[in-house]
Amino acid sequence: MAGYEHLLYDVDDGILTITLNRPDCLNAFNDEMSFELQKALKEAEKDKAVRCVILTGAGRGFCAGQDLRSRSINAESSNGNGDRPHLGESIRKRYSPIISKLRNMEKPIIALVNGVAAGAGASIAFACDMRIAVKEAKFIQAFVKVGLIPDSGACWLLPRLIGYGRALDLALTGDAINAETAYQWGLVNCVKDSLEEAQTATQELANRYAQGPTQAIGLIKRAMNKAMTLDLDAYLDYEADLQEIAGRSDDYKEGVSAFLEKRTAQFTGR
Ligand code: T3D
Repeated sequence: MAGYEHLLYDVDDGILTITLNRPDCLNAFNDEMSFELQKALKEAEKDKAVRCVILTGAGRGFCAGQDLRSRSINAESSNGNGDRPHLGESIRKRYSPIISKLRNMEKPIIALVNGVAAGAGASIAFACDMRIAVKEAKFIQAFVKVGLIPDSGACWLLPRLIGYGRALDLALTGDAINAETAYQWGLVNCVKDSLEEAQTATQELANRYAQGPTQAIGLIKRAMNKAMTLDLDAYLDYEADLQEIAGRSDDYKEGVSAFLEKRTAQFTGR
């Protein structure tokens, strides 16, 4: 796929792998990479050939969050707030659309966390549906160390993944947790000893998703997201609507036929 300077975009057999590709700075985000990731996720959403997305980083890091080299404030000209960056605008235009798309795209997204994930880089891993990590990976809510609050949805996502107490502790200290602790806390789905093993496990899971009933998988994501903000009765009503949609898919018809004919279902994603 042409048109990406800071990402690798590779579709193979229903699986799109997006690789953040600024390894010299642990794949920290400059403006261009954040807009390219937005574009790549939009393309993935539209492309029917893509039935699963893997997000990973080049080199030894997953992503170190915002590239801080573009955030240095000139002390001599900083009387008043004239030269201070508008971080609210940066978040709204650059990071929020990425988090929103990762959560709302109706296709499964696996973060292959190949190394450190810090700041917004950690938040992006949290917003993916699954996380497979190498044992050297670390998760760092680095924001407080530079005088910021966790962004890119971290204060929404992290308590839901590991509970309020642990999430607050990580946010207030900026301390790293390693992959093993992340696994024990339910933040990552599995940890592998080497990058090769993590890549194999990711590929196996991605293959399984890519051959699955893509519509139902998307609706499961939608249901889980919605369930977090509804009471039970409202959710049950919503669930019935989604099951109505799933029940009209070709994959439901195929799934039932395959069961009755005692064979493996061949899902097409339709
Ligand atoms: O600004 C806005 O728009 C608001 C949004 C904010 C979102 C955010 O993400 S704020 C948080 C930003 N990120 C951080 O604060 C993390 C900064 N990085 C680190 O704390 C450490 O680098 C790590 C813990 C991630 C990794 O440590 P280590 O020892 O493994 O590696 P290192 O030596 O520190 O980093 C390797 C290189 O990457 C190094 O460059 P060099 O010296 O070899 O030329 C380092 O400067 C560079 N690098 C790492 N993180 C960043 C970075 N360069 C720019 N920005 C970074 N975030």
